[in-house]
Amino acid sequence: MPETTAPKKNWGRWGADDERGALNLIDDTKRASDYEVLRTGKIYSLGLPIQRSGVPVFEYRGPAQRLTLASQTDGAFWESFGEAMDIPTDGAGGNEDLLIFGTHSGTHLDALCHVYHDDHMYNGFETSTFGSYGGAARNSIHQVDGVAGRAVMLDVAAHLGVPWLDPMFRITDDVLEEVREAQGTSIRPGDILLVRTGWIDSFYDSLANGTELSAAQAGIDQSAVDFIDRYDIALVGSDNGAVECLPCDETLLSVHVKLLVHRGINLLEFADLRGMAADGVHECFLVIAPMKVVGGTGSPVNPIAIA
Ligand code: UVW
Repeated sequence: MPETTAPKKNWGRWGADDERGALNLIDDTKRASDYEVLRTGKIYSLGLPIQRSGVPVFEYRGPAQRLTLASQTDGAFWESFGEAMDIPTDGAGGNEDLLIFGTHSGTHLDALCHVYHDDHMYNGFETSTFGSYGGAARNSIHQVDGVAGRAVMLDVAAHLGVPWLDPMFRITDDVLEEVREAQGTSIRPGDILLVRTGWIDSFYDSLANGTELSAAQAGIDQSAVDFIDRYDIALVGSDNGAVECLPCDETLLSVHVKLLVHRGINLLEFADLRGMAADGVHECFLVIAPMKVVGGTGSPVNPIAIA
């Protein structure tokens, strides 16, 4: 149901012109102390592979295409490079490729311009500031620059003793609090929150066994936003496709609206949390480096978690 009272918003919290939202919570002082989370030094790559098949995609986005631009089959081309420099090629050449894929395919970070509500985006910028040629004049993905800081993972699937949650399971504020307490995980203002549903495990299981995967996905519901507010979280990630549960809770993209639009909280989706879960790692130093696509609505990422 749409909100009847004025929704909580971070508009203006970091200035009228701000386009980085809750990432402002991770300042240099916090980042310097966040290194204390390091224990083993082990690295976990949270990015899924980029390939034509065997990876999750929403149908309208289509699979990634890696096309070859130049290779060893283009001998004459490489010869011409040598000729232009008046030197022999001496057997040298190269392989190069080109990537064509949706910026919201695979593991990716949503920019604050990704979703709009009532004609506005985060910080009150009008939806009309997004144009088809230039993309986002406001809240573009390049404004993220880079993210590095302490992240905590709440492993809901492991807590409930299942490899993955039932697709219709809704992760509420109470569930997150229960998992946090059971794990003994402390959360500080400006931390990154990762929520594990086990969806990627179910995806690879259905691929291996040829079983049908439900279109529904477990994820956080609107009440979980209270948890995010209580701990003043800087960014939210999950191993499912949209962070929020699908079908969405009550209204279209309701959690996206509350987090991206109202609070300026970027979302990390399809984060591969299997490695951290297997090692029982619930805290890490997380680095996310989106491509600086000016005007972009999101970027594929390979987040690196260091435990
Ligand atoms: C939508 O949910 C529409 O997109 P994304 O999964 O990139 O947030």
